[in-house]
Amino acid sequence: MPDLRVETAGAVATITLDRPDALNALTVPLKEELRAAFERLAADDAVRAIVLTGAGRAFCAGQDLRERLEPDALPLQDEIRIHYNPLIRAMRTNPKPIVGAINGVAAGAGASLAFACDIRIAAEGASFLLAFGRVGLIPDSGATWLLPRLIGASKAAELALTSDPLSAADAERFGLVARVMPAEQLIDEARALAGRLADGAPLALALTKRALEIGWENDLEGQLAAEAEMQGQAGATADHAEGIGAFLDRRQPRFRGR
Ligand code: T3D
Repeated sequence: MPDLRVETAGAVATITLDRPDALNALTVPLKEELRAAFERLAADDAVRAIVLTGAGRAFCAGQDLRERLEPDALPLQDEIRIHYNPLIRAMRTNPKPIVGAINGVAAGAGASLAFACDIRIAAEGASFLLAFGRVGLIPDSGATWLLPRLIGASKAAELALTSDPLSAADAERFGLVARVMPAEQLIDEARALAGRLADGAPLALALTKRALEIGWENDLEGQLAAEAEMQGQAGATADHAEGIGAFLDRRQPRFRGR
């Protein structure tokens, strides 16, 4: 796995995009490895939360533009259908919470990867850049769906149409990132946050992700019905019984994912 590192400590897996000389720009092999990593971690019961970050000074500069010029490069619509869309699906349907540790610039599809995380925290020097327009393209990899829902239609339109960067501080102001911190604290903070999530009840967290996702599309009646159905599933777990027992015993719960 040359351009991707996956390290696991306890129940937290950290995926690091590792092409720092190209600002972690996405090649076909890197996209395939990244999707496979998310799918593998989704199926691994020992992993309960995931951190996504980049090596070096960038989070990810999006599509590798040099690869785009190679003679065997796929037509854009095929590249997106075959490589980008399955990667975004592997993140959005992943039952494990994904914390984006945005260590530097997140540009183009790199910004889309950041948007597809469940929670983002950022280094002070990080930024988000819908660079697509600068190369005559439209925002893709879910950006036109995710960004308006994360920060509102008006700001999303401004960023998409101007390709102006959004600083980490402004991203925090718009609620796109949960917190901003010095770069040297970022990965430890991200892993600590992921560790807290990993201590949660896995099925409840997976169902919470799902409920939030479908809530963007449902009307209230549809969402009330979905919540009732999902709560039935969560309530049937041993983890729910453990949560009540821990509350009554005044101790921390030990959720086992059952
Ligand atoms: O398949 C498809 O094409 C469809 C999908 C499209 C999705 C997309 O992501 S389209 C958008 C693609 N991304 C971009 O347009 C961003 C391009 N990069 C930049 O605009 C800038 O590099 C940044 C603003 C991200 C950072 O600027 P700066 O000044 O800090 O760094 P730099 O000097 O531009 O880049 C440093 C190195 O990384 C440099 O290599 P070198 O000269 O030192 O050998 C540069 O070429 C390389 N690099 C940066 N971005 C990419 C890249 N190499 C290949 N592809 C990149 N996207």
